[in-house]
Amino acid sequence: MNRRDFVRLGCATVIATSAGKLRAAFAQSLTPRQVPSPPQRPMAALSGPHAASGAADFTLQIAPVMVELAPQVVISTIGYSNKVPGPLLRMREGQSVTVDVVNDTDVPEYVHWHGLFVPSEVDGAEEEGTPPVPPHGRRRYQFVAKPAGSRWYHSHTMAMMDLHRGSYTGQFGFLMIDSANDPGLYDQEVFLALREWEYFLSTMDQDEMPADPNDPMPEKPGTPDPRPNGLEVSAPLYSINDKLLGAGDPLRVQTGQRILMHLLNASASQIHRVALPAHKFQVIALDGNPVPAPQLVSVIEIAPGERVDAIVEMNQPGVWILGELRDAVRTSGMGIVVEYANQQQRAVWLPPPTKRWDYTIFGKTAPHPAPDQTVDMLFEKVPGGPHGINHWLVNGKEYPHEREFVFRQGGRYRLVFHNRSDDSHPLHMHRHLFELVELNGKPTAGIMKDTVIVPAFGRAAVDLIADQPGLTLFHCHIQQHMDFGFMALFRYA
Ligand SMILES: [Cu+2]
Repeated sequence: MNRRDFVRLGCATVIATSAGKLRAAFAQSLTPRQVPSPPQRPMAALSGPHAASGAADFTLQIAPVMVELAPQVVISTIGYSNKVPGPLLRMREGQSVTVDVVNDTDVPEYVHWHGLFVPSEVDGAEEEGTPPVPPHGRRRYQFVAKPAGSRWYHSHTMAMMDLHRGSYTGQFGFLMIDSANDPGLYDQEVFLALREWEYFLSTMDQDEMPADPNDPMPEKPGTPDPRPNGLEVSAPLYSINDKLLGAGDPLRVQTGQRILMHLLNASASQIHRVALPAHKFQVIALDGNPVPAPQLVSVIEIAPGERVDAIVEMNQPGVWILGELRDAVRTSGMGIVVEYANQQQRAVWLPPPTKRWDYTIFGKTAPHPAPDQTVDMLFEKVPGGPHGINHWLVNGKEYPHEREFVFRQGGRYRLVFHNRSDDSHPLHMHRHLFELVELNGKPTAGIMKDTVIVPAFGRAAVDLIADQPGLTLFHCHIQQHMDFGFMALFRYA
């Protein structure tokens, strides 16, 4: 089978593999909803309190977009500047940046600058007091680009029961802040965003990775919760960037090249694991921050909100599938063909050796200064609450929290995340970086992140210096969990 056959079969495979789940989505996607293009407004209509003065460095237009995931598989969503992912925003560390956001939809929007040190009123979270980009209006975001590394931007609106808002849409893009001392030890740089599409609610998500029974699970209760689980968000279609596996151009490489891959999980709900048969990833940065001990791994695990930067040495000529480990997810689209020059054979997938993802292998051993304060955070699930949706408690209650979480400027805090639920959660702190100090009892140092997966019934501890005054949102990066209680707001005293 050559690549063209593969492309053709790609779609058929998708339909054949999870037919039940897919049929509805395909019926919809084959007859795309008509999206009326908004009337073109004259620039004068954009004046007013949020009018821009002078040209912006970047402009993003929030508007409906049709995404051709594969020939005859077209979905309609909301995107940035008619692209999914949105345009790559590339800037220099320390550069003053202005981004004009034009909202051509009927609802207020927020653009969150994930992983950047920006003031609360710019960060793009309603809870922190950022003003919205009004419907059919615009807003200028201004900030200094820091810290250097792989960042991203995405919608931060609540979606609740509407699976066509917030991170369920195509409103996401890469944002790179280039450091002056990037050694540039690579031949090609590629950006790979993992995505799910056409979300729906289901009582059971067969595609979800089960928790590993060998996990230490220090937070597991003696008796399991007998209550039935609520509706979870699932998806029938998956992609890397805007294409199903086999439908887009392959990643074209040459023997001997070093490829820098910027991986982003821009999904609303699932943790993904990817591999490239016969190759290893040298992980050099997590969430855009260089790790103390880069390591070669066969599998990368990445949760919604996280980024992994890895260099892959191209030393196994052939045509390969870089894809999700789960067959159902990969054959439903989450993969990309990697094609060496002058190789025409069919793309090959081989399951990688199973090896647990462990952040701590990228860390170092070093003592941590004693924190000024330790903040314990307990996360619990209320299965199948109102609307049949699971609700989430942080220290016994759903968001909002009044004055439970207060930082003192300059203080060193240790946050201990106790996950008392049977799901893994990617926990994200806005406007700050934290250092991972412990995961399920394993100590580590030097790994700086803004989002960390706390496994089912697991425990993680992170250290954070409170040096970014302003309201600071903390939440699970799974949209449904965030929307149904899994958030907390930190204030500075
Ligand atoms: Cu969660």
